[in-house]
Amino acid sequence: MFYTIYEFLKMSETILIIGACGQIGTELTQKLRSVYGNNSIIASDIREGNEDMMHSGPFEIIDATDRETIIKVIEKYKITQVYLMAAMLSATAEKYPQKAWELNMNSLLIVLDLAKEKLIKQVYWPSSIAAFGPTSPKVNTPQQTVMEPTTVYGISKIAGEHWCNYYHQKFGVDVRSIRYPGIISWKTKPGGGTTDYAVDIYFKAIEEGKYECFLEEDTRLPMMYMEDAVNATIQIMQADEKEVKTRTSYNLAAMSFTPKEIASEIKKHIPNFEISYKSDFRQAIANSWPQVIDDSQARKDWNWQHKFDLESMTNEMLINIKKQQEGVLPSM
Ligand code: VAH
Repeated sequence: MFYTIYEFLKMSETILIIGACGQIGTELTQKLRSVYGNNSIIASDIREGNEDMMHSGPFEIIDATDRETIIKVIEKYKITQVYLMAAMLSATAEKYPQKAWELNMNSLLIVLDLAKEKLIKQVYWPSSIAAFGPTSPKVNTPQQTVMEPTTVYGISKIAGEHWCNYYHQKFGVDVRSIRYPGIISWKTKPGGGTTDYAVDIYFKAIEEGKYECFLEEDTRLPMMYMEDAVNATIQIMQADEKEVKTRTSYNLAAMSFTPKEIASEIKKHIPNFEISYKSDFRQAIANSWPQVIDDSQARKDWNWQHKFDLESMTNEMLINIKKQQEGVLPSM
């Protein structure tokens, strides 16, 4: 059987996902296993994952700040790429700032150093729109602009972006990064984010027919369906090195909406659905973030294209959550 160069190169990759049991990590693991083969993807986290995660390929218990264990696993499986998905998100990070800084920063510096020492070839590290702040332009937020984040999570993300760029410029480390917007999926519950309302609202619409939103009705935020986010992550890692011109992190977008707009989209399927509003500390976090992101650089450099908008995502979410409720699909 003849393999194309591309297929051969893919076959020679062994990938370690640190933080595989998180909201994005869970679905990224599934997708990478379907692309590279189950045994080429080593999933890891501080605790075991769901049934599918544990039975579809190798799994290791790794604390993302434990350098020795990470090295042991890299040597055991001859890892070539690391996707570092472990992080403490915006809302939780405000409650535990020191822990958030240590987890989000120390894990990144460990992995960047291992790439500098040539133990691994390539690194993926997620940034976030949280790296922007209240002084960044709110609409069509450019790839390069004023970035003065006012959250612990955002500070860790902007610092991480500069560390990635430093290790690339100084040591030639091939680290790639995307500034994720809020990510929405039905397969995995998010943990401790400010955009989590956009996941919870779909489940509560089906389970209870009503939802109390912790953000005000006109709070516009950039969002993306999980399938698009996972595809973009793999796409940037498979892009030719010279196409990846930005080594801090790429803006990425698909849609932007408010709680009022997502509620009216849900009402097209569940006419009696009721939303109410009771904003909490997460309102100040959301107010500091952009509303609409300009991701033209990613579309130009490595041909990023999103697939889902609010209408198609809402269809997907409601159809699949209903299947979970009926036991046709596994619940979270
Ligand atoms: C959070 N879901 O809410 C994450 C994300 C843009 C938001 O980084 O913290």
